[in-house]
Amino acid sequence: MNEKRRIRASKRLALHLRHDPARIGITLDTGGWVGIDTLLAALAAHGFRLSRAELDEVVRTNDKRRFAYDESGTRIRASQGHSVKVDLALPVAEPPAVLYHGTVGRFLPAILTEGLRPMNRHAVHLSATRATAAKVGARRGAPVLLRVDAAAMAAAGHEFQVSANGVWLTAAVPPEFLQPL
Ligand code: HQG
Repeated sequence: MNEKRRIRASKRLALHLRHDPARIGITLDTGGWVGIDTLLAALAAHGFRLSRAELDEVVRTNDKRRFAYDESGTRIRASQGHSVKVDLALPVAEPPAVLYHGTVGRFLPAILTEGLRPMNRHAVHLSATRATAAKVGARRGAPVLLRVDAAAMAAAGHEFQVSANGVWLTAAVPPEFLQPL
């Protein structure tokens, strides 16, 4: 499978496993899972033929490990980033003292006034490293980084979860815990 096809497959999977399962006539269970056979049949029925071996390759080689199989290897889900209602049932985790968020300058005034909000997703996405946050921000333009005082947030009772692919999730970040870098 070449890089171009892998990326195309990853984008299709992200679309249906995070945002729009109905478009190919599948439903996700409460945990966000769908049967692998069901998914592949639905993709094929909607013009995207992907073999199980190719799916394995996409899951295994994905740069951000966006998708995960369940323990039995019969179901798949997106590890984070959903806009459809799912409960990933991730345990509450102790965050590192500092986390980072990458955004762009045009959002800064609102963010510094009202804090980080999940917008269309379930949770605010935070990164453990500046490099990752810079990549997240760069999707929208020249990246601007914010430092999140996760230790102070945790002390104040805010809960964090970490996804299977290492993205830190929290419901919202009030502005007092943010510092532009
Ligand atoms: C901004 C990608 C105005 C926020 C990435 C961001 C990540 C506000 C945008 C994952 C705001 C939301 C998530 C406020 C937040 N006012 N703007 N109060 N609060 N924002 O895409 O964090 O490649 O939902 O800064 O790598 O950019 O898809 O979140 O710019 O891990 O796997 O509103 O998506 O992963 O955008 O990215 P998003 P995000 P994948």
